[in-house]
Amino acid sequence: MRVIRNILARVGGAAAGFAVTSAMAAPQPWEWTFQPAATDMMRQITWFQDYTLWFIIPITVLVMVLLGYCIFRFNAKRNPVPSQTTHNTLIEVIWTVLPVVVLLFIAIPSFQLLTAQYNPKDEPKLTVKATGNQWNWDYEYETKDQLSFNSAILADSDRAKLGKEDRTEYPRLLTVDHELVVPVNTMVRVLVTGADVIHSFAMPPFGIKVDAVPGRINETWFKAEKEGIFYGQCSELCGKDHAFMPIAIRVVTQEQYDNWYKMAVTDLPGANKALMAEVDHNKTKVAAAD
Ligand SMILES: [Cu+2]
Repeated sequence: MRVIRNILARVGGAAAGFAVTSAMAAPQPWEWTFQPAATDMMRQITWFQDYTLWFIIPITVLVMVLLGYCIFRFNAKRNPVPSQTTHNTLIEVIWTVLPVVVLLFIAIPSFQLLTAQYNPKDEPKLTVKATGNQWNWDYEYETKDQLSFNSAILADSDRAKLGKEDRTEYPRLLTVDHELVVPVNTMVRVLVTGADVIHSFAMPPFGIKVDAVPGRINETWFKAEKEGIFYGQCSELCGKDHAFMPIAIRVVTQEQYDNWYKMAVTDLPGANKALMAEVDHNKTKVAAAD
């Protein structure tokens, strides 16, 4: 009883925690579905997952019921004389044709989704290169002003210095010192590579995950629809600190992005601080309006 109560309390706590932190997306305690989608692509992935469940669950239940029925009804004790039946044409036709139909229903949207993931709807407006290192990320903006920086997990001792003490917004093991900043509703191309071993650039709320392979550049893209801070992680077992190379992307308005970028070229910590101050200021304004 106490175990159940503990679980309920934790689930309730997770739900409350999420309500507070709607401006960010990160894994939640006791989460057992996908994170809320922040791109159209992730929405399509979530839809496809729900869609396939409509096939998988009935098939699993049917097979379990048939197995149970056979074990119960046709065991040796109840059936001292085994049946001599060798085949039944109708049943054989059904169990050949039905799986083919089911596979077609799954394959067609699956291929459509795969094609959509490789074909951005419009031309990317911004290109960012992400290079995986053991165990942090380098980001490089492919624009005429040179901007590149390293993004590593934030040590607890540096939280105060960077103004990231609020652990609901800057969770443990996911917060970085310098986030990748991109404008909202903008097609962003990400070129992904590795500097030493294979890493993987994964951002669940955007529905992207792509390997970072040394000597090779992989491409992916996203168009974030919501402002806020989004968390992902390296998703390839890359070494002893694999679990400590989070990815944080801050999505802001075009204007905030332009201001940030202009300043970041010469003063990245200053630009981040100014951006955080502005985002927090807007948040309190929204809260006051509520
Ligand atoms: Cu890695």
